[in-house]
Amino acid sequence: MVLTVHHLGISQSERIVFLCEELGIEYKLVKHTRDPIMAPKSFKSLPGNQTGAAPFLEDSEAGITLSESGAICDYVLGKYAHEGGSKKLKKEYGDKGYVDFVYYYNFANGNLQPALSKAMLLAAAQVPQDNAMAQYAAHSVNQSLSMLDAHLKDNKWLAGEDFTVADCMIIYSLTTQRYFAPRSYEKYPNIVRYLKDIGERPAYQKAMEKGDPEMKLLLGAEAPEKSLVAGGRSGIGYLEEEVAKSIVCFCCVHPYCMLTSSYNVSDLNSGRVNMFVPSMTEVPPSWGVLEGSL
Ligand SMILES: N[C@@H](CCC(=O)N[C@@H](CS)C(=O)NCC(=O)O)C(=O)O
Repeated sequence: MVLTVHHLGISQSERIVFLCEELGIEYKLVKHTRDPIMAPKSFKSLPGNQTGAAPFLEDSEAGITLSESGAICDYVLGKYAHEGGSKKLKKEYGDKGYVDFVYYYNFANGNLQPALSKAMLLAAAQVPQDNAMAQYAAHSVNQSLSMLDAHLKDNKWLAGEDFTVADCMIIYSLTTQRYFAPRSYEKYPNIVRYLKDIGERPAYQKAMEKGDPEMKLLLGAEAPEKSLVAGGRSGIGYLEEEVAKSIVCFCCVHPYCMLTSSYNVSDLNSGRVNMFVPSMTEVPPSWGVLEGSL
């Protein structure tokens, strides 16, 4: 296996590092720091990285590159099995737990993460909580988390008794994502139990230590003290109204519908946040930085 995993700090690419550690494969980890908010040039300019998003995988032996978490997970597992790896982190049709596996493997990045992202964007844009779209986003998140919590009441892992790649896929959304939209899990005791179990896995500990060693892991019920995204009413709320409006517009018109924020690891401690404000005159937009303190 000659895999290079490109990991963007505090991002969805932690999934791939986690998977590689679970499999116990050799891989080269290349870490990229946000600059200051989006993925840096070193990351965006990697040959083959057309979306510029993390995670990104290179297999020099096979001469391929790959983006998209789910595709990368499938590729890594496929290659691992092809090379005789014996650890099975997938369920096949007919296996016990297959239906839950295939559902939650897809749910993680097809439902939960998009729902959380939508809610985060609307909050960052300070869309009032009684706005129909904000209500829809909040409902989607609550519905997904409630369903997940009910499932985890009777299931140790997403696919039942066996840990699978579905668990690697979902963990970012339940943990690190909360830095972008603080959320308490008081209402979700089974999710909290699940996070505790994930946190006890040596592979998870190793992955996080390698990928984001300075980040405090969000494995408990309590929400992080600080949001790293300028938030709406329940968040930081330091954005000027005009800026918030431009973000709303941007969310509506930009083809990739992408608004993000970023911070360096030191920001986790200082509470300093950089919020990118897109220019409305260009597509792709140019970005400006608004800095604020919590
Ligand atoms: N659906 C994609 C999402 C990838 C994504 O949005 N990655 C974010 C990190 S959480 C990113 O790279 N943002 C920085 C950028 O686009 O510059 C996946 O699962 O791979």
